[in-house]
Amino acid sequence: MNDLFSNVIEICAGMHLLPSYADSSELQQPLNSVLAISPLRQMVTSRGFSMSVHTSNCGDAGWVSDRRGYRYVNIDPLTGQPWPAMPVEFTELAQSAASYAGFSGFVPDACLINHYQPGTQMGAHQDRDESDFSQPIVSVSLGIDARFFVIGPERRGTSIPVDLSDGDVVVFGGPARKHYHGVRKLKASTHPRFGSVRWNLTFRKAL
Ligand code: MD6
Ligand code: FE
Repeated sequence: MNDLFSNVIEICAGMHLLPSYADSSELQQPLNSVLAISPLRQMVTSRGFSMSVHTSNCGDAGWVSDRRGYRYVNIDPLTGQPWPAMPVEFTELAQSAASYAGFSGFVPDACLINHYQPGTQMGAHQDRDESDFSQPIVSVSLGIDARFFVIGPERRGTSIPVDLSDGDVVVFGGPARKHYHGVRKLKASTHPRFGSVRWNLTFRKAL
């Protein structure tokens, strides 16, 4: 986090990019601590397909997908234990980015951790499993670059491309809260600390 930060790009109404807002070197250790408790895994969609992205969670609630569909649960189905606590570095980053983008009082209770290898992608989707759509989602990108895209309230239509690099934060709320969005197939590259992978942390008020 940078106290002198003063750069914000409006992607569309309700969606703001804060370039290089996060210092990813401060997030790597907390991320590893979370994954030591709840390791990465490949979830399955309700149709039985494995997601190419590997995931985990921290916080009071974690997002899961299985043959029964998508939902938030308090217990990690892989370990049978509660999800690891949200590291204070994560909470502070999400809160300050949200308030910077106009959402003061954001208190995330869930952080979905997505791990992408080159060649993986995330199809267009809405995030609509949370209970309160007045609360934004804060997305933090770590590691190699990706092309994120935003469509709008319908799945079909022209997309806005947004290139995301290590440390970039997107705050997604208000009129954009339920916009369709996704990630294009990741191109191979290398980041000095994270290697040939991308991480995306999305902070939510799920419960
Ligand atoms: C990603 N992000 O950047 C995927 N969802 O890897 C998301 O799906 C997302 O960035 C909700 C809000 C912000 C996001
Ligand atoms: Fe999403």
